[in-house]
Amino acid sequence: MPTSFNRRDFIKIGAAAGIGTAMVGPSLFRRHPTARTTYPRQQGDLIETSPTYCEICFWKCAGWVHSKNGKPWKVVGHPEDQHSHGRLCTRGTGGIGAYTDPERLKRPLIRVEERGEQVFREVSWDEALDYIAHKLSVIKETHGPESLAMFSHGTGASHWKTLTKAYGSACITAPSFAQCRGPRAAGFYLTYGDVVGSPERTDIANSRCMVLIGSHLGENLHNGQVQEMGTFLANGGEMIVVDPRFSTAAGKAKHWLPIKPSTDLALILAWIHVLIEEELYDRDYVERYTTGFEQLKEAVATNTPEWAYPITTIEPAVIRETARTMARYAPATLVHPGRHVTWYGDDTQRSRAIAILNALLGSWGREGGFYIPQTAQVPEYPHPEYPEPSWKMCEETQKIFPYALSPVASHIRDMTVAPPAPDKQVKAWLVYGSNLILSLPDIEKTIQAIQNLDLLVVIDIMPAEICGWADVVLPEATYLERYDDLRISPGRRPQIALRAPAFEPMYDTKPSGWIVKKLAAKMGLSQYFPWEDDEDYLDWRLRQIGSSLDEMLEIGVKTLPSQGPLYFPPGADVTFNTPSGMIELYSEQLEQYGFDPIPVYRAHQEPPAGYYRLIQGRSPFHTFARTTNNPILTELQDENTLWVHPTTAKDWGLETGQYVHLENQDGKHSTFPIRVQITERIRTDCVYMVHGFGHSQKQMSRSYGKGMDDNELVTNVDVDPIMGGTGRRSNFVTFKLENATPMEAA
Ligand SMILES: Nc1nc2c(c(=O)[nH]1)N[C@H]1C(S)=C(S)[C@@H](COP(=O)(O)OP(=O)(O)OC[C@H]3O[C@@H](n4cnc5c(=O)[nH]c(N)nc54)[C@H](O)[C@@H]3O)O[C@H]1N2
Ligand SMILES: Nc1nc2c(c(=O)[nH]1)N[C@H]1C(S)=C(S)[C@@H](COP(=O)(O)OP(=O)(O)OC[C@H]3O[C@@H](n4cnc5c(=O)[nH]c(N)nc54)[C@H](O)[C@@H]3O)O[C@H]1N2
Ligand code: SF4
Ligand SMILES: [Mo]
Repeated sequence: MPTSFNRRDFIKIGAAAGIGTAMVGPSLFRRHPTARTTYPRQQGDLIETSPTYCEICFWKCAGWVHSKNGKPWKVVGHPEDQHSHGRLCTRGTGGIGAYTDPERLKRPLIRVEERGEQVFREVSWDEALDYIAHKLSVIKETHGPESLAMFSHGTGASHWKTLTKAYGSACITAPSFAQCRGPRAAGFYLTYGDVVGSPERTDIANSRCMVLIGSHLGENLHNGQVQEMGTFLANGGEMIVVDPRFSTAAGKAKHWLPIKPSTDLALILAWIHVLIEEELYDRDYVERYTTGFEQLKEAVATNTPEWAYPITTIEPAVIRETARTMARYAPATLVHPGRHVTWYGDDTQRSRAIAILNALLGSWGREGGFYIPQTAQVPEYPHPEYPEPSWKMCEETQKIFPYALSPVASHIRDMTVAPPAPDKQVKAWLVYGSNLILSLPDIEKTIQAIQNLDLLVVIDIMPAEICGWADVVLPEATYLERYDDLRISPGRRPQIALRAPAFEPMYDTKPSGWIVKKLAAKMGLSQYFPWEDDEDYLDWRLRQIGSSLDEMLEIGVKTLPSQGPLYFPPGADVTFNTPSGMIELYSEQLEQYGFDPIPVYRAHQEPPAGYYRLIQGRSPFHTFARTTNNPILTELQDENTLWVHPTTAKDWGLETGQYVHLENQDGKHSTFPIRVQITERIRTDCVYMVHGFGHSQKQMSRSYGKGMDDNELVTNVDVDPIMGGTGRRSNFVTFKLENATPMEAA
């Protein structure tokens, strides 16, 4: 009997046979760039270089991979690149560990039933892709192509997106929207008719004053942004940091506001109040470009610093002083919009309040505020029209969350459990570079959704938790072993970067370009992939802008002519992409849907007695859970710690270095313990850990059971009614001191 898909078990991915097989078959690449030797032999060593852009996080810094005698040596930043300015961060430098990790996925795997047990069988690429093609054709027949959802994070996903559209589904989603920056997109779109984008259009290098509201730049290590922050500080920029924790950025700030978590909107409204009351706002900018100022003034009339004080615990004098500081440097004052902003469910409104505050300071479109980004225009490779889906999951989502500007991964998960209509089922998931078990809140619901699928295909490089639930696991070659689509990101100048393979793919791994083309052929969809291979595809696109693959292999990064000014010229007429054509301080769009047209502060849940709010952030040495098994980066940090205030520690008799378990308000107990770090740098009402640790896959031996996974303690989700974001920070934990033994001693 074939595997019973509606009772899918988690299967551990075993250590594969043949570990150590470095290469299989002839070269996959015609113009393999390491064939060219850029340097003469140095002391007898053969040094070769090839261009790449980093895939260790989504800042996508361009760099050069150097190999010595055919073996990886180092990756360094590309001097021309506006994401890295010639320097990679620690994680990017350790990127080679992704390639050398002997615990990588090595061969395609299919779930089979053997003697009543579900196991993975290693198969050939042909068998794996035949299986997927067959399953997808049955699913199309039974439920329609619209029942396929694709989850993604990363550039290699571009070919999978094409396949999804060619198959007939419009559902392409990513946790990096509704679990990350979606509320910021909605808040700024509703206010300015435009989004902040990635890399952010923040003009940090030219700012004089920067306000960080829970945005922990310096630990959140998006390279170019942190380098700009260095320039800003070196130039004497004044920083105001709002964070319940004394972050790295707080250590560099003039003002640290240790706010009570969840009350930021009250503080922002009080700042707006002060700017208006003391007439410190940019009157000309407000008159010229905004609408709804009088309504705003009336709405915030009662939001005095004295009103905000008991809510936020920030003293009125500090609120007034910081508001005046912002006004002093305006418009070169940047109230940073943050990036990961899914906190408390009112996140679009908080982002809108930040957008409004920036408008009062006149910083949008101004030097030192938000610049006008430029993006290179590179034509798409021509292909036939995609079939028009008869229904779209994103439209179902927008019936509930009107400003879901991008499909909401968590809602697609929820629709997989409870379809919006009997003829609108979600039956297959393609998951590319997204460990949904760790990145979607409410793990039980994610597993329930997976149980409802007829097919789960995971394309990954590591035996991550999501792989254990798959029907088919496809091992992708790492970014150092493949071409990917061009990097075309917004920035101060239109610029493109090339990623080329520095090495042949190890084991039986393949680049997505190769995998998808082969799968498309088996699905009868070759017409959507009319190029010969990745090299042909890239060369065609590059030739449209007067470049070529050969040129890009030589130069790596190309800067194109500028398209216009970076800032609004003084006094210019500007039309915004909003219904009024102006910056909307008052939003009729929100009012239409019954939402507050001007943000209003409402109190959030408080921790019960003996519980602490669990807040999360980033480790500067790791990217989420992507790198926590990387052999180079685990040398720097191999577990997370729990920040606890000395008063809390005293109440519980805790000591630094001790391991504890945590249990949340719903009785959810941690799987692995975490080490306590007692520090004055956090408030007494919360505890803090970085995300990405506590892996439960034994095959990732460097990360298995090391530290704690914050996600498993997130069972309470505050959903943003405007765009569907999942606020995670209303989960409260208490200490469980018995049997807390670290993994190595267990
Ligand atoms: N609890 C909790 N949840 C969170 C967050 C949090 O802080 N706490 N943060 C949220 C945020 S801000 C975001 S952006 C999302 C991110 O969440 P996701 O979109 O799920 O992204 P990643 O964690 O980057 O995905 C990691 C997977 O990509 C695989 N991978 C790495 N490189 C490659 C590659 O080259 N090819 C392929 N095919 N796979 C690769 C890794 O092995 C891993 O399995 O998570 C959100 N979810
Ligand atoms: N090294 C590294 N850098 C990264 C990443 C990574 O994985 N590793 N991931 C990247 C990605 S995709 C994202 S989205 C960003 C995320 O990074 P950020 O956008 O900076 O956002 P958060 O993770 O939400 O911010 C965490 C900070 O918020 C504080 N905080 C918690 N609760 C509150 C509150 O109620 N109010 C206030 N004011 N502050 C609070 C925490 O103490 C912590 O300092 O980082 C990016 N940069
Ligand atoms: S910021 Fe670091 S990890 Fe991210 S792309 Fe750049 S070098 Fe790579
Ligand atoms: Mo994110």
